[in-house]
This record gives sequence, structure tokens and C-alpha cells, in this order.
Amino acid sequence: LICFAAMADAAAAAPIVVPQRQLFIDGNWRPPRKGAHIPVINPATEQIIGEIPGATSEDVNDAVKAAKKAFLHNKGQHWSRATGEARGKYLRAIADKVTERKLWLAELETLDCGKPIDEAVWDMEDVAACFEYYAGLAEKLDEIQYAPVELPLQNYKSNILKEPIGVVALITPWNYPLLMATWKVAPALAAGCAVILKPSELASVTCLELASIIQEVGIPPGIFNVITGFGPAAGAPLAAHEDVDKVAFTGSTKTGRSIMEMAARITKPVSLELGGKSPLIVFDDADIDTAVEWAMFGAFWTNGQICAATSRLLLQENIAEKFLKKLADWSASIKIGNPLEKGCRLGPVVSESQYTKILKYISTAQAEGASLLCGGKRPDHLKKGYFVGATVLSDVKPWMQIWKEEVFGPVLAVSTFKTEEEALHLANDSPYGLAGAVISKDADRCKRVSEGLQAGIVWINCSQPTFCQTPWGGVKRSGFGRELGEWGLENYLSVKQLTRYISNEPF
Ligand code: TXE
Repeated sequence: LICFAAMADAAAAAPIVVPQRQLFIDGNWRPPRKGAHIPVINPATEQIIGEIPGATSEDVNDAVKAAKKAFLHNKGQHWSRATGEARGKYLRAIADKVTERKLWLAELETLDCGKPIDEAVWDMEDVAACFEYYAGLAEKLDEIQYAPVELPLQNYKSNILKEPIGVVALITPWNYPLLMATWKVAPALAAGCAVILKPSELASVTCLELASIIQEVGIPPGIFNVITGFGPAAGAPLAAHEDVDKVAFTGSTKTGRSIMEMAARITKPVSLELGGKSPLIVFDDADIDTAVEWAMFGAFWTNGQICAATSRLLLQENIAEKFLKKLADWSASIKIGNPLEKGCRLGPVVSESQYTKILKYISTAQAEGASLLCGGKRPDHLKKGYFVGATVLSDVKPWMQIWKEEVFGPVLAVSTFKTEEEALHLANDSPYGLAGAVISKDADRCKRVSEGLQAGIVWINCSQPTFCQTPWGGVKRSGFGRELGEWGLENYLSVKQLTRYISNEPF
């Protein structure tokens, strides 16, 4: 069936078959009850390279039932009430297997979603690191159980018990298919929850491989389930299910709202990581070459399909001309093409509909008066595939669509400012608030600007570095709740107070 590390030319290559897996429910692989399947399309070649199961509400019911049973099984002793140390061992075993298979998983990721292979390999390293990190936090959980709370009365003692929240639905996107799933799966398992993962229908292949790894390491059946399928058919019944205790979602603002509405009907908690239109502010004291590199990295990494991409660039007016010249030249020379080739920096965007949507955003921006400095279309040397050249649009005004809406592609919108105050005003003039970045040699100014930015993540003199130890999430319409770090674990824990009366006196 599979592999092909040495593909020389994606367009000329024969169709490739990714592993054909079924739904993973209750520790078993089984076909969807209605028998539907969804094609897997390689965005670099537009060829069908496999299929994934298309789950429906019947399969969702089976998965939720299995998860609930597994969560409660043996009074939770085998998983949800086992020690964090015991669960941590499984997480470390997953990390080891991901590391062993990282090149293979990275190739699958690249074929499925089009991200350059070097980036996909880094993703797999991050996946392994994230499982390893939450193994450590699972162990730490044991140490903090029954933590005392200081009370004003001598006759009482109070302690805190942290318990897994229960059955959790994890609904994830296609831009970092396995990594975004891991940001949720690793802490949920560390906490002792039972998981149902619903990856994006556009990129589910590596999440099914994760199920295979989890099966190999022997996590009890039902504790981890994967349901693949379309959002309305599989995601919606999962989010709305009475026996799902929490929904964690990363995706579009529109779907996030609908998930929140469903959850509100049965009063279940949700955490939402939604879109963004994050600003990068460059002041005139910045080193121009370094700042241009960060601007390109922040806008074009992962083909620009990052929720926290710094897709709005704010340049201090007096450096704009010099900066834009370099930015346009360097962006035009980014290596774009077969994402399986080492050294490729820009692959195709994930799907035909994203490709069409991105090109529409670019033409609307031009019609509204923005200037196209580079990119804007599929480069001439590529005849097939959903490729969009690294695109820089200058003369962008705050009222333009390209400044306001998330494009989710390799498109950077540039505007200018005169003063720090104006820069902050322009940066914050957005319904989104996921991330923001500032580049300047003046540390006081960086401090002021980072405090002034309305965002959950601020990068200073850089853009995009992400660590599993630091909190991740947004403000405003970018969602709420924090993933990663200790905050990520808290997402899947419920806090119980135990208060005892310890006096012999009647109260
Ligand atoms: O997202 P959806 P799409 C943004 C980005 C992109 C746009 C559309 O701007 O262009 O969203 O992408 C599941 N009930 N982001 O259409 O629909 C779906 O199956 C329950 C930003 O792919 O939000 C998938 O698993 N679930 C983002 C997941 O939701 C539903 C990353 C995300 O898909 C559902 C991705 C429903 N009714 C896109 N409908 C980020 N923040 O990183 C869909 N889904």
C-alpha cells in the first residue's frame, strides 16, 4: 500500500494510497454504520489518494456509549481514577512511538494537507514533545491531590480534589491535523478523561494513525475513540450529545458559535480556539532584514494557514518603502512546489475551496484599491495543485475586507502608521484577539505595546514561536479558554472541594 519518500515531482507522480482505516471505537476498527466514505485528496496533485470513513450520528452514539462505559468501568480504577503516574506511562509510550514513526507520519501529513515536509517533521516532533510534557503533568497531578485550603474556622478542614471532567469531544481543524489534535488529546488523557476525537474531514489521516498507536500502547478500549466525517454529520451530533461532558474546539468562528449554542442547550462547558487576524507592528528602529524575515515567517509558515498568523503587517511610515521592497523580493523567491521535497517552503493550500476563497480575497483586495506586490496566483511553473504564491498586498486601508477578515492562506496585508498610539489603535481595531507581535529595539516600547495589544499571545521581536509549556488562546471573538501548559490540563479537570467538620462539639 503506502510510502514514497522519494517522490521527485508531485504533479508527475502516480496516485498514492494512504493507509485505509475505519472508525476507531471501543478499541476496535469498524466501518461507519451508513457505509459512507470521504475521498482523501492530495492538494499538491489534486489526486484522490485514499478515503476516510464518513461517520454519522449512529456512530457518534456508539463512540459516546463506549467512552462513557470506559470512563466508569471498574469504578474508574483502570483509567479515570488510576494514578496520574499510570496514565503518564501510556503518554510517554505514545510519544516514543510518534518519535519512531515521525518521518512516516510527516509524509502522511504532507500528502493529506499539503504542508512542506520539513514543517511536518517539526510538527511530529512537537506532537511527541506534547505527549511527553503532559505525561509529566499527569504525574504532578498525583502530588497536588487533596491540597489543603486555609479556612477561617478551626472546626473545619477543606481539601481540593481534581477529577477528570468525563467524556470529552475534541473537534479539530486541518492546518495542523495531528498537532492540534494532540494539544487536546494529550491533556485530556493526562487528566483521566475518555476522549472522542473528531478531526477535520479535510485531513484525518494522521489522527487515525494516532488511534493505531494508542491501540498498540494498550490504553483501555473506549478511552480513546476517533470518529471521522463531515462537521454537520459527525461533529454536530457529537457536540450536542447529552453524555458528552465537555467540548473543546478549534476551527472557524462560525462553527465555534454553533458548537457553543449546542452546548448551551444542555449546559456543558466548551473551550473555543477560533480565528484571528493578528497584527505584527514593526517600528523604525528595527533591524530591517531580521524584521522582514519574521514578517514572512509569521505570514507564510504552514502556507499561511495558522490561526495566529501575523497576517496584518503594520510598518512605521518612514521605513515602509525600503521594507516593502525587500519583503516583496524575498517573498517572490520563496521556494514553492512539491511539499514532499526537502527545502520546500510553501506547499499548496489544503483544498480547492480554500484555494478559490483565497484568490477571491486577493481580487477583492485589488478591486478595493490594495496594490499587489507579489504572488496573487498559482506560480506559472506549477500546472496543478492548490498553490498560491506568497502574496503581499500594500496600501491596505482599515476598511478593506483583506484587513478585516481571516484569509487563512499565504496572504499578507500591509498598512502603515506614524505613531505608537496609531499603531496600537490599528492593531486592536479588529473583532479578533488571538495574537499580536511587535518588533523594536526599544524595550520600553515593546513592553508598552505588548501590554496594549488586545490578544491572548504576544510575541516580542519574533512571530509564531510556540511552546507546549505556555498558554495558548485568544480574547474577543478569537474564543476563550487556554490550551497548553497547566492551563491545558485544567481544561479537562473539574475541581471538587471536600470539607470536613473535625470538632467533637455540636456545631
Ligand atoms: O472550518 P470549520 P473549515 C477558519 C479559516 C478557514 C475557515 C473554514 O478561516 O478558512 O475557518 O475552515 C468541524 N458542528 N479556520 O470549514 O468548519 C469540522 O468538521 C460540529 C481557523 O475547515 O470550523 C472540523 O473538524 N463540528 C482555524 C472543524 O469543525 C463542525 C482552523 C473545523 O472546521 C461543524 C480551521 C458543526 N456544525 C479553520 N461544522 C483555526 N482557528 O486554527 C464543521 N465542524
